[in-house]
Amino acid sequence: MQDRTSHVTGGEEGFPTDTDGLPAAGRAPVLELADGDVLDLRVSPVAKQLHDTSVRMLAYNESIPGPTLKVHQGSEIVVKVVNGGDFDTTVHWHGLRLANRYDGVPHVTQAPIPVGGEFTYRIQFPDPGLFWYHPHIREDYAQELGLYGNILVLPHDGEYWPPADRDFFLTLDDILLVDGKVAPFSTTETNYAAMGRFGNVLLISGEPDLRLAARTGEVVRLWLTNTASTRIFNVRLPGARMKLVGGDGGRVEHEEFVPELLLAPSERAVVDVLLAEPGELQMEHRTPRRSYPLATLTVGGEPVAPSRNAQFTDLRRAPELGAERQRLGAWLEATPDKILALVAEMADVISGAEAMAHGAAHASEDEGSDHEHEHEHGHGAVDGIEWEDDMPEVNRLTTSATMSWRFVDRTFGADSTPSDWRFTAGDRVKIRLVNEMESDHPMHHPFHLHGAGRFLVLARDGVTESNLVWKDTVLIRTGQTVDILFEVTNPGVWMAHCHIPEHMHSGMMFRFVVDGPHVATA
Ligand SMILES: [Cu+2]
Repeated sequence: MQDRTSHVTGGEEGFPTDTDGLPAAGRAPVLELADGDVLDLRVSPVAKQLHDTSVRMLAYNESIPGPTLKVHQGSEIVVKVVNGGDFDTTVHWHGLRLANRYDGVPHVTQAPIPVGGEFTYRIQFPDPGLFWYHPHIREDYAQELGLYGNILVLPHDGEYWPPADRDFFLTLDDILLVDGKVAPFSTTETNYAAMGRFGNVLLISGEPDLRLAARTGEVVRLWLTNTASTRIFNVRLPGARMKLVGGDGGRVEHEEFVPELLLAPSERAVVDVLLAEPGELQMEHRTPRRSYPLATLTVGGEPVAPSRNAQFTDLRRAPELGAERQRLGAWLEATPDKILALVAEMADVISGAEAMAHGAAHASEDEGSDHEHEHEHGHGAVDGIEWEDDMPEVNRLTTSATMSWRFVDRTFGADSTPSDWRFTAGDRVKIRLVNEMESDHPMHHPFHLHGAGRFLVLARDGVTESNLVWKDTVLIRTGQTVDILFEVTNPGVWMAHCHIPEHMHSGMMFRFVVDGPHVATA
């Protein structure tokens, strides 16, 4: 869509890769900001050490991730963004319900910020929880190279979260390196359009080898954000119990112990861990085939007193979401107001090459993993998730020109890109999202709605959601149907899109309009 025509520098040679004279990327500071505070946020290139190679990346205020902004619910801050990067940018404040003009969508809510230019955002924080910020132009390049940071909105209510001794902000990301360099990007079109760009080095809070330390007996809170382009993370922490306390937009309906946590691109989770014993814990990403180390957590020192055991095992409930549960039945029964299909169309030359690549991959598979290829259309997918790129050569060659990812409005049997979605602030709208198997390349999609409101997941494949939480992004697995209840609150022109940037830039995005609230007349 509009992002494709954005101006870039670099021309024929591609984006700059030289690290000479660049400052080394730092670690993200936590910045506490009060109502009315002004933050200067500057985009600029940095040199980032990744194992034995140094690569040129992009950073907010020279750190990857960018600074974590700690703000208060109900406050407003001013952010002056200066673009010292390689090409046009904007900042999107992911998950925040804010004034439409500061949503950071190029050509829709603002003009792109050119290199050397600046733009001032005024952002509000109506909801407590964990949010994040990133560009909304060529995210396949700019977000991949390090432009992302967290926002923690502290609640009015001091009892909103259970007590915790320590916070860790952990972004889950990956980057694709080839021969010690970041795999090339085109300045004019998005590559890896089929599956999105899977990295081969995992970066947790920007680090390939993250080490954390905490004291024996503490409850630590993990604030997790998936900032990867396409990789879904399944987080485990063997040897410790994980208690899920929150998601995208605040706390969960009921706290629960979970063995693992699935996070699609741009989703968040808030998890408490009781560090009962001294020792070393390994956080890992576990796929059906293998596990990857994410971070090492060293636990030591004299145990804290008093014991946190009683508070940790207490599973609390959120009354505001309990009230939503009471009203859920009627929405589960209701006919969807909108039905949206997610489909792919490939140019013939690509689909033929893809079929050959898969034939070769199947022939060379060992017997042990054959069952994972039984899915007719699912490639290496298990349970509707593409855990890895099993066709990297074909994927690299697919671009926004040869691959067309589409949303198709199937409301009332329609069959076209949604062009006339119009809601009124104060509406609640049931939307059915259908990831259709009858397309050229069905795949998982994290579906994101911008800050026009927030939504609850009602049901997945007809199964009622068991633990509600306000969300802005939901994973739609291959072949899956997900019903959401969208609470519309903020007027403006807003975007809906797949959060895999390669899909979004290949067509999986549309805009909708929200009118101001109805005014009662006498
Ligand atoms: Cu997608």
